[in-house]
Amino acid sequence: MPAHLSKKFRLSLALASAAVIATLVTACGGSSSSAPSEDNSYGLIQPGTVRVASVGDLKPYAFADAQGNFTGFDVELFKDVAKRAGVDNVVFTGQDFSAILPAVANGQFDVGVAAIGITDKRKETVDFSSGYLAGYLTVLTTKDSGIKGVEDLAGKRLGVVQGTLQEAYAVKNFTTASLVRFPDNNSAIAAVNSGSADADFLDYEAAKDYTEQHGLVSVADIPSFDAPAGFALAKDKTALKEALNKALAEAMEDGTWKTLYQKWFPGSPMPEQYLPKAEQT
Ligand code: SNW
Repeated sequence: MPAHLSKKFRLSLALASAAVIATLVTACGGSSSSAPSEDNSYGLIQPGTVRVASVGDLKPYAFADAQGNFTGFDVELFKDVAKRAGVDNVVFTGQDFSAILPAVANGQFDVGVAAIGITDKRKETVDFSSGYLAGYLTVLTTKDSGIKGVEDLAGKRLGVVQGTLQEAYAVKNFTTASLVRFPDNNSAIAAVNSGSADADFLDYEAAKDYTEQHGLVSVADIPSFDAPAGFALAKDKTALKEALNKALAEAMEDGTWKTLYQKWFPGSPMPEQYLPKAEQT
């Protein structure tokens, strides 16, 4: 900028170019924040609001805090992604896990968010976004249960939450254990603490949290990388799915995913596939 131009003139030039840029960005569709809620091209139950079925007791993935507000890794990631897709208003409702996919499939909710692993079986009834988290299924027990690994589960009462991958895995692989099905994680953990179940089979990070809270011990981690968690949607919500996928990719590429991972899963090994491309080896 030539030195002789007045301060005032320079300021107005700067403002004018900012305005031009803003107009260009809007015209090029760089911001999709108003259109979808106005024309409801996402097919939301209530235009401008995304209604999410979740669970209230899967800390640190998805849980209700002391004030009853939903939070956790999956919840914060979903809110970020929904906002990028142009929907600021996200309403979470807690369900039993087994109720989430049926409710999403029949249109009672727009999306299901609760560390829901993507499997072919589940794809028979619902559609999924791209995967955003892949980890382990963990067996948790008390210090004095005598269970040191999966080989000790024979004849033991193993708790699982109904409808989870843990239930399906246990039915197939822990055939000598006697399965006890629970509607939610809190009741499964309460059963372990009271002795009415010998162990509980749940998601790795939730198990980690309960180990610290109740002095329980983790005795086995089973990889579930072939079923990464995704956001579940009804099969006819293609526009919403595409917008969420685009937003998810952006949240991974700009480091938002990584920041949330470090916030909610401190100390856990960092998977590479969701990091910005420059940080992948
Ligand atoms: O398959 C894993 C995935 O790799 C990641 O570790 C997050 O959890 C999973 O999606 C498995 N989650 C269970 C499921 O999908 C339980 C979810 C729950 O209890 N809400 O059935």
